Amino acid sequence: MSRPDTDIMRRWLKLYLVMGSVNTETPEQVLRQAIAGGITMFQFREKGVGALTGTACVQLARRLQEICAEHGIPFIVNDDLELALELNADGVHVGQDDEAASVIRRRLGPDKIVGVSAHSLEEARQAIADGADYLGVGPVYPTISKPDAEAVRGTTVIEQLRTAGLDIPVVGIGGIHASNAAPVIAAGADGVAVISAIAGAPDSRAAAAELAGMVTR
Ligand code: FQP
Ligand code: MG
Repeated sequence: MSRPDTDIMRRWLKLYLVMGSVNTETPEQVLRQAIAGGITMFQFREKGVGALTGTACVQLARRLQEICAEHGIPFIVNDDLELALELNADGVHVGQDDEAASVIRRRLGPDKIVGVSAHSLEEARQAIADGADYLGVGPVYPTISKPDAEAVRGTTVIEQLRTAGLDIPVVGIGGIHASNAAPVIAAGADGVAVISAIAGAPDSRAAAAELAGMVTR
């Protein structure tokens, strides 16, 4: 699966599941259910207390990548460029404290997806200049999944980007679930990214399906 045009990127961002073994005891099962419920893209984010490292991390990543491949779901690796290269992942997502997006773009080449976290118009402009295919903008709402998250911004930054005329694909992230997803799309995001709303739900398939219903227009 190679780097898509902007319209396909927007469709893939509709419902983006971000997850690792820290977020659920059954990542493979949650991923399969989430795909059945309608997620459109997946990010392997193996991070936090008790996160797998080394071979165990690579093995889990491979199992999740295989599930994504079976269903035509793009598989993105959070932070870890070397892991993405080793797995031939579809792309990498980096934040402001990670390897520079320009470096990621250079190392991955033109055919892979580069996602960048942006918390302001300035960071968004820099990310675009660095070769980002999409932006993750947030935290929109308070989140329990990322202890070092920046200040909650609501939908303000998403609105600012659109008002400034930036038309790069954008996904909102941070504390989003089915009952608060609509304002994120209304603000100009192409989709929403979630961890807990799906990985922490009693029924991941139902949670994904309900979210999918809120972001598909
Ligand atoms: N947006 C997205 C995406 N994924 C992410 N992982 C982040 C934002 C946050 O580096 P970062 O990225 O600020 O923190 P961390 O590496 O702890 O996740 F939109 F792609 F879903
Ligand atoms: Mg990061």
